[in-house]
Amino acid sequence: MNIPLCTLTLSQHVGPLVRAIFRMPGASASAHDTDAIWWFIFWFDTLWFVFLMGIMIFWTIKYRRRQGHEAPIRSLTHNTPLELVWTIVPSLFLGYMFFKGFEAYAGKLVAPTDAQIVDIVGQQWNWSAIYPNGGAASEKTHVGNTDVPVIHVPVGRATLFRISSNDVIHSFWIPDFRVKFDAIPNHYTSFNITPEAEGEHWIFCAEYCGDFHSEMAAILKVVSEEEYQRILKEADTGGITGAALGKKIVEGAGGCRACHTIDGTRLIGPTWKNAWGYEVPLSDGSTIPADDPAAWDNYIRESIIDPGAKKRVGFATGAQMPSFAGRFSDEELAGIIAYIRSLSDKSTPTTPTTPTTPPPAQGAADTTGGAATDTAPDQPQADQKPPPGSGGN
Ligand code: HEC
Ligand SMILES: [Cu+2]
Repeated sequence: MNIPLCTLTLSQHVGPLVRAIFRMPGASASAHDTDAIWWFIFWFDTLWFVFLMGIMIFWTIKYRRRQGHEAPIRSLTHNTPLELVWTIVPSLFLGYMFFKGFEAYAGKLVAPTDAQIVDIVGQQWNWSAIYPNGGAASEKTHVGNTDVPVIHVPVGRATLFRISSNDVIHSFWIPDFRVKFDAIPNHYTSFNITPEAEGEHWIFCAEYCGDFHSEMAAILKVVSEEEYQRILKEADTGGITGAALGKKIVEGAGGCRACHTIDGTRLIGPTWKNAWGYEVPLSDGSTIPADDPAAWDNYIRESIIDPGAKKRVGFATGAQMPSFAGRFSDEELAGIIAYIRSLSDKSTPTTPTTPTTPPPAQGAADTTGGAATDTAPDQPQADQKPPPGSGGN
């Protein structure tokens, strides 16, 4: 597939100032928020610059030294009302800028709970993506003198990018959505987007990462829901991935079940039944917050690689979990996370064919004993193909 470069990002008609600065208007609601506060600050600064420089030049000329005009012996030292005004009024404007900026930022960081998760991994020097059903994004397109991956997302619903790196620090940047986040080894970062329209957008690496940093690009292609489901089906290799892969590791080679159960009983380690998504008190007084997917995913990943890093109250002493650092690939770690997630009634599977239907209310899921687990507590979803778009990968 070959995308003519001019159709990327310049496809919409935009004014010259917007084009010079942003190339195109933002492609999501939170991008519009960012643009709005950006333009507010831009015009606010411009007006004040012109005004201040104007009166400065005017007074410099008006009060220049002239023959026959004596300079006053003393000048005014202060004027309280004036000083109050020039402190309070600008502070109000600064406060407005802060809150508007923060609001736009929070919109990008805090994903809707039914956001589908796409894993993004940076490595020198390309991006790879894994769709919610575990299939890898394999389409490429030729740009400049290199092939870059094409990552598909559906229009009109939220996609959370769970970002990490295989080597050095990269930064996953989608300029048209006005958002970027560092990709860090052994740690997840994330942001979410809800594209407003179908189209193609550049993805770049925004953290210098070596010789071919500037070629570390990709294309984000926003497509219709039907098209997206087709892409997912193609990407699904039929091999075992996601929660099914996690289940296999946990029960097999990983040996995790010696210490962790999935039915609520406690062995040496905590049970995973209804663990994910619930608050965990830690021995240093802090907590893993409830209902924070990124915090939980990081906690699981960290616990596997460096089990001593966060000690759970009630488990801190005695038998410690061995470190599994270096044992699992990123895909396997994502699988274990998806599996532990699927064991919790806090994971909210959504049906891919009707993305506009809200997920079942949390209360309803609770009374049925967990929507994710009520069919067969021992084989939660793991043997089925997990629905694309499910929070449980
Ligand atoms: C020898 C026993 C043992 C084995 C084997 C073991 N763990 Fe653990 N695990 C523990 C203990 C004990 C804790 C609690 C330790 C703490 O919080 O300091 C724990 C905590 C965890 C946590 C933190 C989240 C939670 O459940 O509270 C995760 C995730 C985890 N283990 C994953 C795994 C995985 C995956 C495997 C297999 C690859 C595994 N463990 C194998 C003993 C074990
Ligand atoms: Cu990079």
